[in-house]
Amino acid sequence: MKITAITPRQILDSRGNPTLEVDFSVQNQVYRAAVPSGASTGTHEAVELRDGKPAYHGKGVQKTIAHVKKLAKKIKAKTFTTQNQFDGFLLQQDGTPTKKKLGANTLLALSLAFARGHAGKKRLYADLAEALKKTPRLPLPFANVLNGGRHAGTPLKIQEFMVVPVGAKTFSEATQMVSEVYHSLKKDAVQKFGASAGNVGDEGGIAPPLQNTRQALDLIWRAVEENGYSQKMALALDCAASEFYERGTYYVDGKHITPAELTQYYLDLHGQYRFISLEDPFHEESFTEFGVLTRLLRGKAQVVGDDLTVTNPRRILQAKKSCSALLLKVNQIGTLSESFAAAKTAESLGWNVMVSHRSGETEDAFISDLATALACGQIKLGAPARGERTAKYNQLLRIEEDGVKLKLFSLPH
Ligand code: 2PG
Ligand code: MG
Repeated sequence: MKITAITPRQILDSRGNPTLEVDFSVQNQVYRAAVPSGASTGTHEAVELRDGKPAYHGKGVQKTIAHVKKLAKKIKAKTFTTQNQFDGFLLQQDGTPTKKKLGANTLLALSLAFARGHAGKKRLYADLAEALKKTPRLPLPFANVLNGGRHAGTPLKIQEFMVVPVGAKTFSEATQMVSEVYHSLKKDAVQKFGASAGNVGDEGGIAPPLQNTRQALDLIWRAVEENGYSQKMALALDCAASEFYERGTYYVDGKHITPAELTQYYLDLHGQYRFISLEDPFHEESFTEFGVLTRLLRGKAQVVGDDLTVTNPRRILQAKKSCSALLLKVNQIGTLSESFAAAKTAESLGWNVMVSHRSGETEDAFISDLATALACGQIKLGAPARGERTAKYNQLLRIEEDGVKLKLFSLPH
């Protein structure tokens, strides 16, 4: 593949912060990719390079643009045939384990734009699946309908409350179920707490003034029941517990509790609500506590590593007994090939894989094609509202028109 022009630009993400977008010209066609950005980021994530200058309160990405321009000269002088070869070149140019020289955001924009260029006129998911030797499958949406933690600014400590339409037969049916529950939930919250309770957090979920986790789960389950979905829908949580960890204890529902008490808290919650997935239940270095809970919940719910594992094969292997599922975020590691390696490592451990958006997103729906190509069966994409979130749902609806089937949910063994 011959890339004839590379154009980087600074655009805005869904929080209004700058981010990098890159255009590749290949045979007179333009292929574009943009980089997302997290708020509750893991300490071990690859480095997101920002300018640190007064412009945009330090969040500008002009440095990444300068790096892309320099790399562009070298890239245009070469011919690349595979994603691995291209990403290998990028990694060699950076040369650091954390991508701190060029920035994971610089590398990712290039890596994703390359994948689009490589697919050319072919559907992106089909081209990726071919390289992975997989049969594409649509993922089940994990829809964050109620936001807490860093994404909302309410007393709720758990960051994400998700509904999962496990009984849906198609992605369109899954989308309809999620949307109906979302609107019932919004209506119920507004009736109970007033108009401002329908305001939304960073990922499009409502952010009502709730005091504790059970209130949130009760409100959501009521909306599920109102739509007659109690047999076809399950719940999922992303605790993002590093955010409420304070020197050995966790501050949740107005109390400081020990790791052992937090474990019991999750088990009690599981007894009462039918959650099938629990992400980051402990602080990002708590491999042992993660492992205890994974064992206790085996066969009932998957325990997902996000800040713990940061899409990094090395951390995933370290967490081999700590989790039963991987949250896969391309910008945590920086290139598509390394994300594939992370998924492969997780699969080799018998884990499930969930592809995920970031709380700061763009209109780019790359992850929809990625989750389909990986045939991992799970995608975390926020509420069915706000353009940067619906872009992902809508791309999956288009992919369904090609006859790609939805993969059904199953727990890891
Ligand atoms: C998470 C994500 C995405 P952020 O914690 O899983 O939902 O949030 O992008 O802020 O890290
Ligand atoms: Mg998370």
